[in-house]
Amino acid sequence: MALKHAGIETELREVSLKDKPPAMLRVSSKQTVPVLVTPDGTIIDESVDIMFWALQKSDDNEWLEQKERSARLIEKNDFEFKPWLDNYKYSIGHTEHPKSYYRGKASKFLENLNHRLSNHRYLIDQQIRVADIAIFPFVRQFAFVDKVWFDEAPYPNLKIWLDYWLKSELFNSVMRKHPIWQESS
Ligand SMILES: N[C@@H](CCC(=O)N[C@@H](CS)C(=O)NCC(=O)O)C(=O)O
Repeated sequence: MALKHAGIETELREVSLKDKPPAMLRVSSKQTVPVLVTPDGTIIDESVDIMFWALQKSDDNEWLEQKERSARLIEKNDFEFKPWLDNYKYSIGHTEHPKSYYRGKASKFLENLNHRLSNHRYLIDQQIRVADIAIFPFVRQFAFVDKVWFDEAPYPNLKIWLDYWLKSELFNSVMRKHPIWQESS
């Protein structure tokens, strides 16, 4: 979304994580997606760094304003919310705690987001900032684990915000399925 928003043309190579192509293994020791190879050959293998790189090139709508505040919230998302989300999402097979336990833990962050959104339209202030697009995909994941539960959860502002992103032209223009890239293609 950040690359598209910044108008940066990219060659997109869809990979199967079960069968990573040698071209990916050659450039990325970390072997996770996404990984971006910039025109000067720099490898960026953290999605948030790709976002910052793209927006530093072009940021007409000032998504990088309030950068420190965005970065702090993204950190909370990545290190506090995301682990609980993963447990909630993949709890089938976890016998340690019921699904509702992980959902309860993850919900603390959602309460924080919902509260923020009662003060302003977006997560940081009245404008879209990088935190909004960094965090939206994870809230989306959470919502769709159990959509019936989420639809009844007491997060009215968060639901409006999520719905805005789900319907956005930007999200829908990048969320397309692509065939797996082949070395020979
Ligand atoms: N913090 C990293 C996480 C990257 C990550 O873990 N990506 C997963 C897919 S969502 C992955 O590539 N896993 C490697 C694998 O499954 O082999 C980022 O945001 O770029």
